[in-house]
Amino acid sequence: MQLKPILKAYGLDENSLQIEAFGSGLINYTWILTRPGVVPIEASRGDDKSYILQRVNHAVFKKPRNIASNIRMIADSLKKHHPDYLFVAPVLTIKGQDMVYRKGDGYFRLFPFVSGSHSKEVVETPQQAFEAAVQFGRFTRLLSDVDIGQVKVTIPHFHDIELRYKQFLTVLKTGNKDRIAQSVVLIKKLLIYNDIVKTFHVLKSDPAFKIRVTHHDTKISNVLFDEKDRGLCVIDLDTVMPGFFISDVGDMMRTYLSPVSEEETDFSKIHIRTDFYRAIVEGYFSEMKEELTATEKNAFFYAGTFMIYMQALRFLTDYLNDDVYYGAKYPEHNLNRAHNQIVLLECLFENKADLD
Ligand code: GN1
Ligand code: MG
Repeated sequence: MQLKPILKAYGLDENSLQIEAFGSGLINYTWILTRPGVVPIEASRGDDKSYILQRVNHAVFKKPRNIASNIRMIADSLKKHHPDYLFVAPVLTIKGQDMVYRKGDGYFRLFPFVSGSHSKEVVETPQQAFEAAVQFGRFTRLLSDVDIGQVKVTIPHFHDIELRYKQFLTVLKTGNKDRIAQSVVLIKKLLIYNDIVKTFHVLKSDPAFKIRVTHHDTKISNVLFDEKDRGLCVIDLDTVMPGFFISDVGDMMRTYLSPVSEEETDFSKIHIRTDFYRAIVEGYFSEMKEELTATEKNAFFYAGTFMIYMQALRFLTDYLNDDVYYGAKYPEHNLNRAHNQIVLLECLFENKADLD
């Protein structure tokens, strides 16, 4: 992929930058651009400035202009009502556009690297989980006066677990036969837990279950921390769209509770860190307790089961679909990821009495 013309649109010269792959996202490509010899965390404004360049996955985000529209609306609202919030807006091109389109390669965006900030790949302490939950709760709260009807849907039915379940049932008929035969034990487990889908059906039609500006990808690497490990703000706003709080709280549970990630294949290492669970609830509550209804407050534990189960469905569906969505670094990759998530779900259920 030729980055030179993309950088040129921003007035940047490829030859004076060090360009490296960045982060561990599965969907978009991300690079960090630094001046040779400059440590990004120390990069200041001016010439030393570092950047994050991202290519939006066009197959997943079919209308990247919707992302840009949401980001613009969020930026405007925060600037107007909460000017102190650190909002990382995309850098504009020389021509004033917030994205660059290149035939064949798709859409690119550039962000400033926030000097003095860092992100994390793993949640190591309950305090970090608390800080992240505060940030995601704050983000939704600060945007509570945005007209939700104006917020665009960037991926239709993204966290619609009923659709994800239907897609799973379909792939059991249409998918790769050998892989289906190989996955029977996991398939049976997912069928057993389908009460989680039924509960969603009930909740979503309850007016006390509110639709708000929701991030939908609350993994720890989407929070910027300062040098003292205090949360600064949230980033990666591609999946910000109207949604339910269980998506954000649930994805924090899915990705912070266990000391190992969805990539771990030694499933004996998966367990629930109950102090991290409490930290997520407290952190989110500290921002959102006035906003959440009683019905929602009762759905915290459910949130974790909802997101973990949906991710297991998505990974196994993709495995049976020959990895068309997530891709795979080795043949059983998505099978293992699904297995990992099912073990995590079972661990969470084992702790229900203690947590709910
Ligand atoms: C994808 O690309 P990344 O890693 O930020 C996916 C999430 C999944 C996650 C699982 C647009 O996110 O929904 O939870 O993988 N994003 C999209 O690792 O499908
Ligand atoms: Mg993401």
